Amino acid sequence: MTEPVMILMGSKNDWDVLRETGAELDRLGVRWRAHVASAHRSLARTLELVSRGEADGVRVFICGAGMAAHLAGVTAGATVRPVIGVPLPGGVAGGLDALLATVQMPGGVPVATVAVGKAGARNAAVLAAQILALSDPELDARVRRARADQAATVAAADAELAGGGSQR
Ligand code: RP5
Repeated sequence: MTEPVMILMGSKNDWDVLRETGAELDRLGVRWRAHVASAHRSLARTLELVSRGEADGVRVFICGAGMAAHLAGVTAGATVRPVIGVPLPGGVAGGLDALLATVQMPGGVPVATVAVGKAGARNAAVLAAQILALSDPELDARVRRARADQAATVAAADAELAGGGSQR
């Protein structure tokens, strides 16, 4: 069976951020594959990857791009599977340019857009896992455990700070 998540990025230079997506999917036990596929520099191949991926069983697409970030929108136009967009920093407005290019889709063709940069790349993985967990009870359990572990980490940090004795 094909990987349920396909990660697309506009440039190999985007991998520095998008590797967070792969790492989080690995932590949650979700299989994925990644491709460099530009909406501008290689449009025909991008459309081919998306339609072949959908036919092969990809269930969620995660698209990261910077600057005139049209990759997620183009992907959303080529599939009815959920598309998550990760805006990347590096453009003239530090990622705000990519955020607007990714999020401002016309009605009827949604892109679920997450935060700019590494937090967004990680959240794209979590959101994809949450979507897949709707029909996968074992993954649902892993997502819930990860959320509980995260809360425990915050509680442990709080306990460490409170125990430091330096509070006024
Ligand atoms: C976008 O343009 C890519 O997603 C990348 O973030 C940005 C710059 O691409 P490179 O010139 O670094 O390849 O298409």
